[in-house]
Amino acid sequence: MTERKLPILYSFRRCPYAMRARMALVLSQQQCELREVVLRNKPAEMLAASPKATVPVLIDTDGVVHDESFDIMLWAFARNDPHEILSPQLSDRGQIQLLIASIEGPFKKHLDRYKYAPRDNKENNADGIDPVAHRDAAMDILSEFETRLAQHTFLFGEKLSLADIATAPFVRQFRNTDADWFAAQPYPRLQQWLTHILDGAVFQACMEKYAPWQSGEAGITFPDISPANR
Ligand SMILES: N[C@@H](CCC(=O)N[C@@H](CS)C(=O)NCC(=O)O)C(=O)O
Repeated sequence: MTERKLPILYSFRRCPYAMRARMALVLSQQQCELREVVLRNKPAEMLAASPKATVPVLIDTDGVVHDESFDIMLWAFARNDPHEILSPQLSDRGQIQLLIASIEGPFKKHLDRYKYAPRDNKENNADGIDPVAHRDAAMDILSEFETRLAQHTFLFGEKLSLADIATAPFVRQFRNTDADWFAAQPYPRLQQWLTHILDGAVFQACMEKYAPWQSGEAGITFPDISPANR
């Protein structure tokens, strides 16, 4: 039997952009050959396909390269969207885009300055602003999540949508920077929403550990959609 050729996904387990791309592949049941990347030693094959050198990168079977995680999500759901992730109950596309943009833009900026500030010298980081100010600014952005989640289980209704998948990996990174502090904040719905997504089978399937891919070897067939895992 000849092996079916699959799209290739260059991925890094802990990257939030790669996480949301993998979640989309699981939810749309689009199998690919996953090649786990070490960021400080990216494969030449990945760099040849996408010189901008960020993960995730998806190379379709026809050679078309998608090197933005958001595009990879849309690529996956355009092919198959059994959970109607692209059709949320409250389908105000403008609001969904605005909410995702607030996380990719200002929230991510504050998150990085909070997360990567020198721990032993909090008063003296690059922009002279205490990381706590960035932490609080990021949390302020999440107050919109708390308001939305007081009305329904997910951000745009009672079922998971693109907005939840596109943002949860960044909120996870924010929580993990100081989980005790996050748990102590008066944002119970946000905490519940995050736990619900992260403990779910889809996210768990995205966080399997794989050895880094070596040139010349076969990657991992991902996601596993064998009957036992459906
Ligand atoms: N806009 C890109 C951003 C991807 C991105 O920045 N990925 C990080 C890892 S989380 C990366 O590959 N950085 C390059 C590096 O660290 O060398 C996307 O949405 O795919």
